[in-house]
Amino acid sequence: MALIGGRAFIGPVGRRPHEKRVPSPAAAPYDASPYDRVFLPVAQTGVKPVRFLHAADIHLDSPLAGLAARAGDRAGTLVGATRRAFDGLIRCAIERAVDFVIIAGDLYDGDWRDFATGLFLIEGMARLERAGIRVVMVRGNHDAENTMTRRLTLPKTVHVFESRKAETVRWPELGVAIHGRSFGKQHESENFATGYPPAVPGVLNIGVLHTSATGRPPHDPYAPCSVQELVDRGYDYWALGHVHRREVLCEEPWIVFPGNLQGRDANETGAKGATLVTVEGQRIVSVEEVVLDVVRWARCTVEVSACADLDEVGDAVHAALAEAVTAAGGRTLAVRLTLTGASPLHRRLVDATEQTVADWEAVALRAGDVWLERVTVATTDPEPLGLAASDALAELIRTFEAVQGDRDGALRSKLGEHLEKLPREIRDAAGLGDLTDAVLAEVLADARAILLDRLLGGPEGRP
Ligand SMILES: [Mn+2]
Repeated sequence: MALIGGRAFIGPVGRRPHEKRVPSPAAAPYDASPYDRVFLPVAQTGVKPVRFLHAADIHLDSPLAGLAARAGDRAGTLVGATRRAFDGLIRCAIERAVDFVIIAGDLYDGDWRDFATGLFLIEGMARLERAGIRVVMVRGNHDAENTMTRRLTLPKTVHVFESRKAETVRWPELGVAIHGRSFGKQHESENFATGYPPAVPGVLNIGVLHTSATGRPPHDPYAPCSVQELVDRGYDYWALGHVHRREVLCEEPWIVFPGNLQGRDANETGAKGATLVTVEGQRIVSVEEVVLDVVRWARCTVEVSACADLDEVGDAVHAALAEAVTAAGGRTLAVRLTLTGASPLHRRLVDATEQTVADWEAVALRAGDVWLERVTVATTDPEPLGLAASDALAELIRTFEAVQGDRDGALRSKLGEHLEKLPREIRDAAGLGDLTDAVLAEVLADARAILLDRLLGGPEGRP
């Protein structure tokens, strides 16, 4: 257990081999949402709607930021998450009878380690082919043309846009034209958008682009462009990729980052998935989020100041986790847990034994299929102001309170006396050149904190 800034930092909490774990469901929990039923039958509208799914940043077979090594026997669930989420995308495309699927870059996390990743992809593409569903995709910074050394022949129903310049795919039978350009190399700093072809008249125009748009830290700035530049192309829908958090930049026309399909670490919390678009008569009539992630990342902060003992801390943690499990629709939940608040249990929490950590893991398992990725104890000691008058600590605190105002200037002159003995440069370097009220107040606050910490056996006071 490392101590960071005087706070206990426990974790990662790995599972020990002898421990049983709740098995996770094998199938991806792709949500069959109520949207399934909202489409009007053809006879009623006279127009067969065109439907497509827009996904990006699938990062197939991503090592999930080295989690495998820390996740114990849960590693398989986590590592397989990008595949299961992709499987959900394929099932969703077939069940919702979409006409085509757009993948806006970073389908792969990087060069394949072996052909298994490529074969898995082909298997999914073949299922779409059999269902008569076409696919268009651009390469992003992670799977740029020059980063991929291995190749497999894709079904003819899959079109990968070239990287030298933007090109257009036309499907007159659907009334659709799709424009796109792949990344040739990882670091594409060129503005791709301004070089996209003009909109094709009389059809629905879609632009596919992997871009950081106007900049979305922490995402690297690739193929930057402004929203106005995208709007100026005159398209009806921009299928963007690269930014992992779902974001709708504009609704007229639609400019959408669908977010990634599966969160990869504790910075990618919340629901993840793709965007389902319905078109009627070359007009977009609905844009919906489809949730496809199979492992949900969450950060839970639990305030424990009201807990009288560790059992009550466990109850509070359980309540927070149960809520997160419900919000995640019962998916496997990877949780970064933080305990906060001024608590008389602070020291026991900071010094959490293997027993305590195992207790929390047990609490997590009772709440659902929850993996505690990390537990951070950020509690503090309660202010010991309520101590009995005879208590030495209370005496010390009263002394501090008495000198706080330094009404008679005694503290200032006493401190001044000692400082006089130090060379001017050292006094200045320590910020004690001028004993202003502010400087004195700071010195007192520091002294109080250090003394209390030592006396109460805070982190610095312990061996
Ligand atoms: Mn990217």
